[in-house]
Amino acid sequence: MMPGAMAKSTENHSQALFEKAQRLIPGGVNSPVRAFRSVGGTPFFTQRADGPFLFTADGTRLIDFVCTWGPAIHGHNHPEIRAALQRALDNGTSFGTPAPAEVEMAERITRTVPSVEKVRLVNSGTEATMSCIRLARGYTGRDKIIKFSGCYHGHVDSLLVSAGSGALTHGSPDSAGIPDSFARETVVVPFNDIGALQTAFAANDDRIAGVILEPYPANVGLILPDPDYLDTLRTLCDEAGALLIFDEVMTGFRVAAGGVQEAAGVRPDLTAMGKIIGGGLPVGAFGGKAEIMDRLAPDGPVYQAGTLSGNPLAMAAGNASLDLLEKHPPYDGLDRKAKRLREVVLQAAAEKGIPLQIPQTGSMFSFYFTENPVRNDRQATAADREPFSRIFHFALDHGVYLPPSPFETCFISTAHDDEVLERAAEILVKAIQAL
Ligand code: KE4
Repeated sequence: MMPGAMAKSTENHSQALFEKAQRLIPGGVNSPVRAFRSVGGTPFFTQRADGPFLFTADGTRLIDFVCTWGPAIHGHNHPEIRAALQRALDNGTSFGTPAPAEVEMAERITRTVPSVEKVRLVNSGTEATMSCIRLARGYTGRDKIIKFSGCYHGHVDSLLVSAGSGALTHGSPDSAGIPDSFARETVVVPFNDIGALQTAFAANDDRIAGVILEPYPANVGLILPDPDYLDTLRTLCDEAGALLIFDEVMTGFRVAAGGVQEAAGVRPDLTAMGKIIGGGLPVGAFGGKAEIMDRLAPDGPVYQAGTLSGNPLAMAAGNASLDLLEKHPPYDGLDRKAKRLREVVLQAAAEKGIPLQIPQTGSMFSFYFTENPVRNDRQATAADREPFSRIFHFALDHGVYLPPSPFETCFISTAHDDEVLERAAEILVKAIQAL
């Protein structure tokens, strides 16, 4: 064997890559949740992805329930998205001028999400929610924002207060580096608690610029709103003259074509979007009533900008992704598949007398090891985390990749066919039986 050949191959394995990455990148990762800190162990590195699978640097194939945190609703490396990207690539990677694909994306979003009369494209969900907050403040002339504990809206300074996702996973919901003066403008209330919300409005009378939420919180595991909760929230915002902001970065185009606002029939004033609309490339968007959006530069006084906003490659992949959804709406099929998987795993837990909740809506579901349904982040964080870590590692060892934290949400895609899901269900049942 060529000298060093073996060394070369192990250098490309996850363990060696992670050791090198940790010397060069904080925590060895470019986003904290990827470090597996919540479940322990060494993160695997991915060489490539296709359909419902990730192919790791260690030569293993994994059934992927993370779907790159939401964008891959069509699975990975979809041929129509790849072809669209290849065509766009022939024309260059970035122009820094208006381009036709941005108008196509804006047409697709505004015709699918009626509350969005005008939309501005950005490069991440964080930029989208950050811009919604600034616009709400600029439009109303008010400073305070209400958010919900456990909801995560990206790493926006004023919203990393009692956040979910990585922040919650690392048990430090309030990040270092955020001045008290910023946090003081953010009022945090528990989700699914109308009384607390009414108290927050009353205590801040006419100083609330906006209320931002994930209408289906999915960064603390998945929590569904009580019946009429979103309707009541809409009414309270109207009474207070505050803007209602739906962060649909994750749920947009996923729980329904028009997101939660279509599924629940509640119309927000502003919506943040991302993930699926980029087809796997960096993207975000925010939009809403034209009267509000027209306050943005260059027409209005609220400044917002971005070098790569509306990037032609991201638009090509995103337009192809949305085109697939329009031509072949996957929502009923995804919901049926996820419901079947949920039933099988709950049955296995019941047979072992293990308390388990699996909230599910459409292609999204999560696991809470606790007796009762979870309605807020306090109940979510009180659930037993140890069994989740054990089923995570059992599943990973047997070729199924769940999100590396109980404070995330699982996704399936149209590429997860019955055979793949039956295999995954078998593994998850065995993981439960091994507890
Ligand atoms: P990005 O800035 O990561 O594109 O989007 C932030 C964001 C905003 N709003 C919601 C509802 C989100 O779920 C997110 C990002 N979601 C996490 C997963 N829980 C992304 C994964 C990560 O942080 O690595």
